Amino acid sequence: MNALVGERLSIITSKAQTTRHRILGIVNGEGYQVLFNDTPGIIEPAYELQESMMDFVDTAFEDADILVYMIEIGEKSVKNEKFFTKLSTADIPVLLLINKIDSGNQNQLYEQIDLWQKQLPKAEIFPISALQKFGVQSVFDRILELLPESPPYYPKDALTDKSERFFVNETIREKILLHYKKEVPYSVEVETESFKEEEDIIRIDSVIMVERDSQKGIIIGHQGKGLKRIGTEARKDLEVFFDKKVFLKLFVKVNKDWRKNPQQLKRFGYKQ
Ligand SMILES: Nc1nc2c(ncn2[C@@H]2O[C@H](COP(=O)(O)OP(=O)(O)OP(=O)(O)O)[C@@H](O)[C@H]2O)c(=O)[nH]1
Ligand SMILES: [Mg+2]
Repeated sequence: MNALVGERLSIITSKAQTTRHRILGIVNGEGYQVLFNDTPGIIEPAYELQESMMDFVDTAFEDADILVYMIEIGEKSVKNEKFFTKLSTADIPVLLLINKIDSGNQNQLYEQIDLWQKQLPKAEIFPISALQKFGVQSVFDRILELLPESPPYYPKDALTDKSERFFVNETIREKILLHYKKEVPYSVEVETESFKEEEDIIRIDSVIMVERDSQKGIIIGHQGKGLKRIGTEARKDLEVFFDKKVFLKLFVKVNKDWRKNPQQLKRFGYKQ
């Protein structure tokens, strides 16, 4: 979605389940407005947070005029039968994007196209590289051709439906995904308590929430170095994102087992 929209709206890391929300990216042009919805990757959910993540996928299915299903080179198996059935029986156009073709070879790609064309006979297949922006324009052009006529849903200058605080939270979470291992990044949620924009600077206070005491120490790190690194890297990215100087203050708190707590999931915007 970032490549299609031309903005870094969704955070990107090599870890699975980086995206937890449904994130809208809007592209406005002469005579059109495209609403791209990035969703969490499709998995078999194992706990409440993951169930909410798959609910976001469900809602995107319901609203979409076109389904864009992205896999990567070498990916052969279906990750969730229920969603795959919905995809294969959808009565709207389906585009299957095979991403990361920069990291595979041609034979591998041809084999994969054959395989997926059999699994999704109605889908149009686009080999792409989101990283190198290869094939992305063709996907965009095809989407424009396929979209039904409709008045715009959002103002012409809108880029997303998410708040500034949301992007702060996500940027901080990205740094945690990048630097911490195993369960730690998955046990983290970020909440921005204060976002104050002044003339020359944005002052932000955010809380990193973990599920257990032991994880708090891990996040903070020896002599606070871990937390400092998260803060510095997130601040730099946010200064680019908001095009303004940022002062970012981080706190770490324990919010026991929040991932399994419906009330907490609601509070963090994972549930209605
Ligand atoms: N080589 C290569 N790597 C890519 C390309 N596109 C994305 N990546 C890498 O793939 C990894 C995953 O990217 P994400 O954007 O987090 O993937 P996602 O599909 O949104 O995954 P989740 O949000 O975790 O469900 C990152 O390390 C990206 O840098 C590509 O075209 N080529
Ligand atoms: Mg993602």
